[in-house]
Amino acid sequence: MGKIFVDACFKKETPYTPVWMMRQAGRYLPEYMEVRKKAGSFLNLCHNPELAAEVTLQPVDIVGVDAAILFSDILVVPNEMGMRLDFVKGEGPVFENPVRSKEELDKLLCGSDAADKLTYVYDTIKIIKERLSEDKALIGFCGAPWTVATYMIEGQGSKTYAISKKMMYQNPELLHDILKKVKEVTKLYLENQIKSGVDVVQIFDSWASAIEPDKYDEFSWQYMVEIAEYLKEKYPHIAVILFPKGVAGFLDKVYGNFDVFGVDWSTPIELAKEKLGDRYVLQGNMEPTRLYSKEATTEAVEKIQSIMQGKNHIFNLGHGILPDVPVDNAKHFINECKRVSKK
Ligand code: 1CP
Repeated sequence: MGKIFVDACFKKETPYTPVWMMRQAGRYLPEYMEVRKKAGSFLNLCHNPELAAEVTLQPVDIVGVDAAILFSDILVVPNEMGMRLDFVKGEGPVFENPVRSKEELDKLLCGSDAADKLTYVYDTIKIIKERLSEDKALIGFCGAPWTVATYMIEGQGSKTYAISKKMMYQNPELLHDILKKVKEVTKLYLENQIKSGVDVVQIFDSWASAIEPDKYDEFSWQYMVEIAEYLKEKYPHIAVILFPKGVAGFLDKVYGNFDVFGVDWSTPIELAKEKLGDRYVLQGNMEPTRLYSKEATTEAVEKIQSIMQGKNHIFNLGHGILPDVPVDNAKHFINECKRVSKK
């Protein structure tokens, strides 16, 4: 039996439309919270291949998704480039010394010097592959250079991205230097994930909507496409998913050699279908807070199915699941996706 998730990425016939959820390995699961407590801190959990593999596999067993997503974080990349990282309770990720000058950037490791330090991620993948059922896929991932760079420049999560965007307009050369350096590490990081055993990779551009549509290609999309094209050339059998959040205004300009376009919840899936449905498999895009209501979930799943019927599609949320969603509602979403799309 093949992996239906991978088949769907490559536009092959599948018995139903496969489904997984962004942030599925995480805080809404009591089983995750138990392992998280054992690990001590979030970064300890990322650094412990045995425990990271365990939480990666939990949603496959508990909610019945068709693919597992590696448990890690997009920020382990700048961390291993040499930036000290803490996850502060209630505040999220914090970098002690943000990068705001060429001198600060030059101090960071580049290329394989950084990518080869992420051994705990590669070891996690190897353990998962030994335990994951043959018919399920493993998704590796990274952040888009732009999204990762916003944390490196701001030093933490941001609502306005003011420092990164000031750099975009006042000193675009420096921002490009940062993006290029992150891109070079990221390419090799995903290549190492592939060599360790992932079946699919997804690039998360969670903060894509912070960039105006006219500037999106220059400061983000071209870097994602370059990473995708590097991988597709060397590993054509590995599916590549790009997920830029909130870019309805950019759909006309989408280009590049990749397999799946992740549609976020703020972009109407009928619009994505019209603009991109002939060229790419579409993934998405239920509004994640619908998970608080089973009725609202069923309504959205049926609507998405009716729009995407006859097109290449993968069910997913239009962004990450929130920590207080009842597990039973998450199961309901997965079951409904399978029910409505059974052939
Ligand atoms: O204590 C905890 O458990 C911390 C919460 C948490 C978790 C569960 C963080 C901190 N990261 C993660 C895991 C994670 N992060 C995964 C694997 C789990 C899965 O998807 O099943 C993935 C794919 C990510 C990727 C990630 N990290 C993104 C891109 C995806 C997205 O949802 O947009 C981003 C933006 C981050 C940064 C990050 N890491 C953690 C937090 C709280 C944040 C966001 C902070 C902010 O809003 O700025």
